[in-house]
Order: sequence, then structure tokens, then C-alpha cells
Amino acid sequence: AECLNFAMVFSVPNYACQRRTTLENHNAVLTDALSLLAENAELEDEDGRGVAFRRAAAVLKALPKPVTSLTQLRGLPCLGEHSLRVIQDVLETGSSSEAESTKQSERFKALKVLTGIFGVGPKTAAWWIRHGINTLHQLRASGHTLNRAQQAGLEHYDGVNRPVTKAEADAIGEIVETAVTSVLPGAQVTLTGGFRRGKLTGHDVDFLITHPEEGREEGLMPKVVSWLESQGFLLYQKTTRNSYLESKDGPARPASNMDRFERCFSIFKLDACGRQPALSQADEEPKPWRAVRVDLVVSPISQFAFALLGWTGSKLFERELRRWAGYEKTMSLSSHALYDNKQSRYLKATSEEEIFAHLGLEYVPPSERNA
Ligand code: DCP
Ligand code: MG
Repeated sequence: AECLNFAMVFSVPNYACQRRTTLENHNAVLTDALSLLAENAELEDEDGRGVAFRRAAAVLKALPKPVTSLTQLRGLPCLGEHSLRVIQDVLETGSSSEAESTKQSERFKALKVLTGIFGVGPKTAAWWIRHGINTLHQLRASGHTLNRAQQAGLEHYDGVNRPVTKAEADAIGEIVETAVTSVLPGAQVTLTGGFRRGKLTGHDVDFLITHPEEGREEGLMPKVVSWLESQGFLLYQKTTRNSYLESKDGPARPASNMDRFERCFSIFKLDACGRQPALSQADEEPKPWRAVRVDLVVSPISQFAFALLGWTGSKLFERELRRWAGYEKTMSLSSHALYDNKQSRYLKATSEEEIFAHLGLEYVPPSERNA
């Protein structure tokens, strides 16, 4: 009788980078519950648990149809006991009681509000909560010292936490393009992150900047930032070397030109440009502009393909690419390079397609990296 049921049994490869995950999700109720539990784990600074929920959600995102029964999931990878319990709950009752009670909990709400401040991570938020601070109002009243990023984050809280639309991302793209070509003609700007994967909204806008002639990109970031600043486009900026530089010499670190790899975390001031300015409840007058988080990265052309692949995401897709490289290929992949530990050499690539080929993976276009 069971085979008359025709209940589809799904099959999914182990690593998210072996799968094609579009934005079309047939199991949103399930993945929303698992993603919320992942977010909660991350807010509690338990990244291991967070990744487990993210992996489980990603498997369900890759399914071609809605799940109707647990038996369809038999043999699927990355579905741990806890995730299966959540899935069962949703299938039986229509929602996950654990996800629902997490969402309602005061601690989750406080962690979410406080980490919504740009420059505030789970550790700082937890420390504030231990000191009785659960809201922005309490934080402002507490007189706690905030660093420059957090001050800007608090000041532009509403803007930074409002989703960015594709139209806004494109408007910012034009500004960045103008800035970059003004200070270095011939330099190229590429939209990366979620918008490159075809998402319609994002929490920020990510750009990768390079120049077709190796070395010409050197010193570019400070010039771009100065130009943007002089035109009044920046509410906040902090330029750093990529954090990867400060880490111990990994095998994926090429010795020579790493110092040119720079990153700028910024908050842009974007004019309303015909858009209906948002009315925040407390505001007497609507602002004619909004704050938008923008990340800029400069890469030398020799590393561009790796940087492009590394900054397009999704975060889980990136993590799975590196896991695949390490465990299945004995290679180390970063946003700078791919190192083959068996051959003890770097594998060059000028396109994402070549990197997938080096890794023995079928090419997955950006729109199908939404794991
Ligand atoms: N990334 C990374 N390491 C970091 C930060 C980002 O590898 N420390 C990569 C993976 C992300 C991409 O860069 O997919 C962009 O980061 P975002 O946090 O902006 O993520 P998305 O653009 O995918 O999502 P959103 O739409 O929320 O901005
Ligand atoms: Mg982004």
C-alpha cells in the first residue's frame, strides 16, 4: 500500500556546493523555523549549533517539492535529531513550538535588538543583558561607552535595519562606480553578496573593486573613500585590511600581494530620489535620505575570481565550498587563493568556472548558490 502513496523520497548530495539552490523554496515554513533556531544559536554565540540548523535548512531548500511526511527524508544528509524533531513538529502541528517560544522569549528579542546595532556582536549584547540592558532606550540611558561604529549604528538604527531594495542597491552601485572611475579610470566595480545571487532585498550592499592591470588597484580604497566622503555620501566608514591578514599564515595565503586586499565597512547616505521617504513613528519629519550599510572590497586582478566567489555567498554555500575543498580534495580555499595540499602549489584561476573545475565540482551560477 505504501508504494501506492507515491510519496516522493528525496535525494540530495551532501555538500551545499554540489546542489543548485534557487530562491524558490518549497518548504519555507520548515526552513523559516530552522533558520530562526539557527539565528538564535548564533545570537547565543553557539556557532556549531547554528551551522547544524543552517545545514538542515539548506537541505530542505534544495528539495523540488514540499515535504509532507518524515519518511520522505530518510537518508538525507545534515538532518540531525534536533532538526528532525523540529520538522516533525511542523508537519504534525503546522508550526514549531520551539521556534515559536524562542521568537517570543525576552532574551531572543533583546539579543536581536542589541545586535541590530551595527558594530555589536553576540558577546557585547550578552554582556549588556547581564547588566540589565535589554532595549535601545536602556542602552542610551545607561551611559555605557560605545565605540565609533556602535555610535553610528545606534544613530542610524532604523535605516540600517530596514531591508535594502534592489533599486537602492543599484543607486548605490552608480555612486560607487562614479567614485571608483573618478579616482582610477579603468577600475571595475562588481556587485556581489545577496544581490548578485538575485535576491530582491538585502541587509547591506556588497561591492568588489579591481583593476585589469595587476598592482594598479594598490592604494585605491583610501582614494575611493576620500572621494565618497568629500561628496557627502558617507555617514560612517572604517577601512581595514581583510581580517584574514591578521590570522596566522594559512596555506591559502599567498605571501606577496596580500597587503593590497582591503575592506571598507560603511554606512551610506542615500537620497530618497523619488522614493517615498520612510516615516519612522518617532520622527516629526520624514528624512529625505536613508542610511544603507555598504561593504567595499578591493582585490588585485590575480585574486579577483577567488574574491568574487568568496563574496557572492551565501554564507553557508561559502562554508560548504571550503569544507568540500578541505575534506574531499585536500585543498584550502579562501577569498584569495586555492592551495592544493597534495601538490603543494597554488591553483590559478581567472574565473569562478575554473575554480569549480579545480575543485571537481559542477559549476553553480550565483542565482543557484542560495543555500
Ligand atoms: N562573507 C564572508 N566572510 C565575511 C563576510 C562575508 O565570506 N566575514 C561573504 C559571504 C557572504 C558575502 O560575503 O555571502 C556577503 O556577506 P553578507 O553578510 O552581506 O551576506 P549576503 O549579501 O549574502 O546577505 P544579505 O542579503 O543579508 O546582505
Ligand atoms: Mg550583503
